[in-house]
Amino acid sequence: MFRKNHNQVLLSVLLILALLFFSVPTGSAYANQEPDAEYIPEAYRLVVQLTEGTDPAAVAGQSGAELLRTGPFNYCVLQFKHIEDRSAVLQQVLVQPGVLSAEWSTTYQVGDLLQGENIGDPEYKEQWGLHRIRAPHAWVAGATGKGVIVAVVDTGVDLDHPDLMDDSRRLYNLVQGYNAITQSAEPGAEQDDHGHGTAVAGVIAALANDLGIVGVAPEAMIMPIKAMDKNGKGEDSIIADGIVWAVDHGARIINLSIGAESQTQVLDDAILYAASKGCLLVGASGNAADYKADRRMGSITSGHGVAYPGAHPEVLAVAATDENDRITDF
Ligand SMILES: [Ca+2]
Repeated sequence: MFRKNHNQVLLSVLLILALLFFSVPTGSAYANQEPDAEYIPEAYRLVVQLTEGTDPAAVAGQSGAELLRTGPFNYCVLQFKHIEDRSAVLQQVLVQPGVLSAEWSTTYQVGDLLQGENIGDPEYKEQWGLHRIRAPHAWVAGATGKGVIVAVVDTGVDLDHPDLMDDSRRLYNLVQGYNAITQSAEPGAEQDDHGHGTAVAGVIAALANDLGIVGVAPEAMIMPIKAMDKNGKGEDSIIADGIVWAVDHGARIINLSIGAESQTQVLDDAILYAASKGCLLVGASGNAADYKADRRMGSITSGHGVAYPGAHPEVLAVAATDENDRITDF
C-alpha cells in the first residue's frame, strides 16, 4: 500500500495552490487555451466564437477539426484538412452547444504598394539614386506621389513616352499642360523639342510598368509646362507665366530645374503667388559655388553658390551628387 509521506503531501498542496493561482481569470480578452495543431496553408479554417466557459478543444473535436488557435473575445480557429461540403460543416459547428457564431476565415492583403523587390522595370537596378535616397522605403510607407500633380516647368515633355503614357497597361502619368511660349493649352502644345523636360519628368514620375526606369514618385501626375525653347533657354516672363498657369490648374509641386544668377521681379512674383497658394516649389541649386545671385530684391545673399530661382527663400533648392557622393557639376 502506498502512503504519502509529509513531504509528498506538502508538495501536493503547493501544486494545488499553484494550479489554483494560475487558473484564476486574469480579466484578459484572451482565452487560456493551448492550440494543438500546425498551420496548414491549404487547409480550411473556421473562426468560431464561443460562449464563456465553452471548451474550444471539445468543439474542435466534435467538429472533426483541429484547434489551431484561440484568441480574444472567446474566438477560436478550427482547422479542417479536408472538407467536402463547406456549408454542411458550417451548420454542424453552428448547432453545437456554446457556439455563438462561425465564419470561414478570410485572407486580407496589404495595398498594392511599390516595393523595391517587386519592381520589374529593367533599368531600375541601375538607378542607384533611388536606393541612395531610400525611395523604396517611402513607397512602402505609402508615399508614391498618388494624387499629386507635379508641374515640370521646362522644355516640355514627350507626350508619347511609354514611361509616362503606357497604353498597353492603361497607365498614364501626364495631365494637360501648357506652352507658356505660345500661351497655348491646346493638346500637344507642350511637346518637348529638346529632351531635358522629358528626362526630368521621368526622374520624377516614370511609371512602374516593367519598362524603362522608375520615377521617385511613380504614381504622381506630371503637368508639362513648356517655358524653355529647343535650346533649353527661356525668359523670366515666360517661366513666370508657366508657373502661374500651373498653379491655377491644380499643380501642387512646381519643379524648376533651371537656373541663372539673376533674380527678377516677374519671376519673384510668380514664385510668391505659387507659395501663397500652398505649392511647393523645387529648384536646382546649380552646384556652382561661384554663383553670385543679384541682390537687387534684397532676399538673396550674394555668392552663396545657389542659382536663382532655387535661391529664392520660397523655393526648395536641390543639389546633386554622383554615385560616389561627390558633388556634380549640374
Ligand atoms: Ca517604367
